[in-house]
Amino acid sequence: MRRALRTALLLGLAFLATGCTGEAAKWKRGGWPEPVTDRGVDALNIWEGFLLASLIIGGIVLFMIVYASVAYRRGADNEIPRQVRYNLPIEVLYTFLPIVVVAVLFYFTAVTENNVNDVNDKSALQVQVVGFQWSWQFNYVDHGVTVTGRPGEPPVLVLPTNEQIHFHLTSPDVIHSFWVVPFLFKRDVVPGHPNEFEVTVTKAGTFAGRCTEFCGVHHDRMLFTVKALPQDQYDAWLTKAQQQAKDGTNAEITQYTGDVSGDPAYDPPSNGSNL
Ligand SMILES: [Cu+2]
Repeated sequence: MRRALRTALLLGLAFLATGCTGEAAKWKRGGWPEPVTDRGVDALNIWEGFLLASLIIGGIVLFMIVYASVAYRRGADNEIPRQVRYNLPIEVLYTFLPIVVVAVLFYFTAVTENNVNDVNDKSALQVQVVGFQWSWQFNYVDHGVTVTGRPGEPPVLVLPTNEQIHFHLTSPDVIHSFWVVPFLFKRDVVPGHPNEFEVTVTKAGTFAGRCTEFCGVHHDRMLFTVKALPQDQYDAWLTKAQQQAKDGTNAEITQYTGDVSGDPAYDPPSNGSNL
């Protein structure tokens, strides 16, 4: 028994000692991808905290069940174990403890939600996202550039790193949901109810984007890609995109004409099927 315990302990230590890279780090994150935004770190922290809390509480409950059923099992067929009821201190304890646990979890949830939902940066880059059946449009409203995807031709959302980005989400048809996988965040794109959120991308790279609300027969084609670039490379892309918007050399990029607070001035391309 003691040897088994020691082996388990050594294995656990060896697992922790492998550090926070690769597979081990993924286990430590409870299976989540590595966050690439400031808000993603908040989301990951609360996920890890809740996972740890549930493991500890689950472990304690399981231990008490197994302990009670072994330690207080019936000794002989004709014997009834000692019957105990109305133990006031224990009943107070298991009324009080869950309230404390819920209050602590509620507190961390509220703090994280406030951080993640904060949209007060006036200097943020304004990007309007239009989710439509069945692709995406990205409007760089202050820079006159519109990027439009088509079903089967996923658009690329180019973003600068280390700059706050304010997303405005609108839909002309049904409910979609904007999800960039390693942002660890998704938000619904609702017709008639513009949604918004802010985020700072902290890592350069190419990330998968999805519609994560079943929105019709071609929902699965509502893919997009996020390309996060360092500021100088983003500026170079923007200059080129503005030129392409003017001279029409890129089918995906046009000049932005709409207004971010109004309905998107966009007519979805007809592909012969509509729900
Ligand atoms: Cu959709």
